[in-house]
Amino acid sequence: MKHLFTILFFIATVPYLAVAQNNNNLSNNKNNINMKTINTLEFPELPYSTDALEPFIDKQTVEIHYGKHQKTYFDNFMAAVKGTDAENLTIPELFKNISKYPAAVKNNGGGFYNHVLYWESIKPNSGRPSAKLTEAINKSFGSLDELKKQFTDAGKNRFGSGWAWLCVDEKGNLFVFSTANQESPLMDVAEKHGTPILAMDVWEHAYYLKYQNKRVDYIEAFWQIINWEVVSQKYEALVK
Ligand code: MN3
Repeated sequence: MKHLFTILFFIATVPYLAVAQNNNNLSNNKNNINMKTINTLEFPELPYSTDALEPFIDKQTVEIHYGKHQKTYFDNFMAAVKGTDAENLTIPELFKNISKYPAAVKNNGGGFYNHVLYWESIKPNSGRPSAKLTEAINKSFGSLDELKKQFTDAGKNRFGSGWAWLCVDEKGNLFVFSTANQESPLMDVAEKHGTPILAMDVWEHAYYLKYQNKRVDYIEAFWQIINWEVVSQKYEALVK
């Protein structure tokens, strides 16, 4: 009898578990931007309202950053690839050979895609890294505090405009990295290669209205709103 209940419970639960997994699994989601060819891309919705990140990132900054900067990169990227073979590639495929394409493809393709990762990296109520990601952070950095220090330094020490990243290398190890302008660790031109799971924009347009020249204050605020749920999912999808 006890077994019968166990079996019935299992049968009743499986469909719900499957749905939950589909909704959460970014890597297998058919809406996953990494799986789409560039000619099928649409400008994505912001995952929250423009005031959702207050007081850490103000509404006006999000409006301009998303609606003007990222949208312009998207439009220019689409125009730059139109009629070329790049149209039929996915973004990760394109980035792997980005050095073969004109600068406009790199600058606007990176500008568009890096911001997709940026908006996914943050959210109004930050959680904590999953157990599996915590274990990996401890292995690679010793502690979450040490990761924060290295990530902060990467953003702070980037001269001019660029990005700080938490990446996973081909062996599944985590590392912190920074790129200039709109380059990405997915691009062949980067000094080090990996898949980004956390993206922080340190261009002045990301913080100047609220933080002016105080980039470190912006980085501290960014750290308070990291979407650890998504970062953990991305990590776990890459190492499974
Ligand atoms: Mn930006």
